[in-house]
Amino acid sequence: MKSLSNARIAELLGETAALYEIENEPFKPRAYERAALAIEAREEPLYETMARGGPKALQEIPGIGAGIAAHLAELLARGTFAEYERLKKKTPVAVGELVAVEGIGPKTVKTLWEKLKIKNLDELEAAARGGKLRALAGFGEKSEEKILKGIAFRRTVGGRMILGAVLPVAHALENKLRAFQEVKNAIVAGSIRRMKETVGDIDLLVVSEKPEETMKKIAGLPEIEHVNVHIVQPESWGAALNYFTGSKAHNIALREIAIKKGWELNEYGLLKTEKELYEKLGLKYIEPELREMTGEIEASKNGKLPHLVGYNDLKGDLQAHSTWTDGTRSIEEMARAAAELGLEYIAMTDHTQGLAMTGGMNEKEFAEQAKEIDALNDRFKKQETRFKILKSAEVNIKKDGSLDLADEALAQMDFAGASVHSHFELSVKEQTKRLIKAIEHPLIDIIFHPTARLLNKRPGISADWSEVIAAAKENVTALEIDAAPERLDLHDELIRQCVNAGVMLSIGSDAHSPDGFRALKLGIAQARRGWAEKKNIVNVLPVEKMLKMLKRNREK
Ligand code: DGT
Ligand code: CA
Ligand code: ZN
Repeated sequence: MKSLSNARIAELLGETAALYEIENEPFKPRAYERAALAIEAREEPLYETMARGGPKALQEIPGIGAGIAAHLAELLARGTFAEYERLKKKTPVAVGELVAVEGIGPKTVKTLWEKLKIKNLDELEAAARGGKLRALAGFGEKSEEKILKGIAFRRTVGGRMILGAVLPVAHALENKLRAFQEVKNAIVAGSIRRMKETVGDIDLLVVSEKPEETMKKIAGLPEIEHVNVHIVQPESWGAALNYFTGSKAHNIALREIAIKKGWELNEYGLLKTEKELYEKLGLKYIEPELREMTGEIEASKNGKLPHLVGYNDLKGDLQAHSTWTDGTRSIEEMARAAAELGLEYIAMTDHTQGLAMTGGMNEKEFAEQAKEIDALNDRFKKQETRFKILKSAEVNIKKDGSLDLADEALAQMDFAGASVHSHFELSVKEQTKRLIKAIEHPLIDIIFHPTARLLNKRPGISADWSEVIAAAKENVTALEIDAAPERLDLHDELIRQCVNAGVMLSIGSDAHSPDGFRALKLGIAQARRGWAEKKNIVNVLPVEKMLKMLKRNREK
């Protein structure tokens, strides 16, 4: 049997989580979701972990206990597991594709199945179109409209995968190929190399001394779904890498320049490096993240390319959660994990009371948390560690733009962020007003995940972004690039507008566990795609300098 890819296993565990929720199981849904996330983000394929150390090795993965490990061992051996089959028999629906629609949760799936025998997306769409949902308790014409909108959105994003899920798989493949004896080079190209937020497939470029043998081996790999392998000649490496990195529009523009110079440019050209290629065209090297035909060729010609913020430039992380709200690790564990990654500081930005489902905190709880942070910082100091935990919060922005935490509590923090978690449907005018009200608040230093989108799931709020950006500039409020794989918010285009307007940006992992810090790379990538330099990103600075840049500490 063909081994299952980590992505497919994560999908099955996610489905299991939803099925448990349908059964009203109290803890299992979260446990299975957590396991799904851990597996999705893992570079080593699970079947290899299993081959290496059996179920014991599976249990070493954070978030996977003995119970789930046993299910996984069975899943790897049989392609399914008894518990999943049992749950599926009770609710035989495509729960994964249904809960992927904004506004549909496991409980709704259960109702839809029990009352209307709806099994999948097509049947849900037909029922919504036919006005059949409004007969259910809690449903109306409005919810039918909303569901149809959600389904339409799902369809437009189609089969595109989110970068954060694909990147570990792509890198694992790259490493696997490099380990083949006859393979002399292998690299991921295409939209993944450009770090685009969603990607259609994995483009792999390979130099091999025995192309046929390599192709045969590759065909046997389980991760190979959606992978395009291009075997190229070493003397054409630069030309091929450039061609298969794209974007297509960027390629076409390069080819036109070549034609004007009387050459032909294609993937077989005798160019060993990309740098050589750009030089021949009279251009400065253009980083992959910029190759989207948004002015990079002009800028390269005129020596006006940005000095992009680098993947190792962040000194700290300005958004992270702990067990005080919906994170899975203590503040100390989060801090130690961040320090191990080479960061000098993190901000603890647990949720506020309005966000009940996360266990959001009130003023008193933030005061208690502050004591814990002070004690930890004291200990770090005594151990002569430079690491610092900053006191902060992710304050919920209410419908009218006001906040759900008192100013007195905000004033006790090192800084505060605010963000939108509800009322996504407001008009552009109301949404803009609401965001600007939060931006104008003297104790709100950063707006977290400003558009509140979820990739492939929720399009994000509609606001007049030029107005929002102008207000951020005027009020010295930073806007965040939330690096969580499912968010990447701000997105590249808005980042570019911020850069052009001189608005300060922050990058936050939004980590809910130590694994979450890995997302920072995705946030930096989006910053680069938005042409951001170090000077645009506040948390490239060491902690004292960074704090001085924030609104509450700026001299008026
Ligand atoms: P994706 O996969 O939809 O996320 O986007 P890409 O950019 O990876 O596009 P893909 O996979 O269709 O092709 C990989 C690269 O190959 C693309 O970025 C540029 C190059 N390429 C593909 N088709 C063409 C073409 O018709 N003309 C030119 N000039 N380049 C192409
Ligand atoms: Ca591609
Ligand atoms: Zn949030």
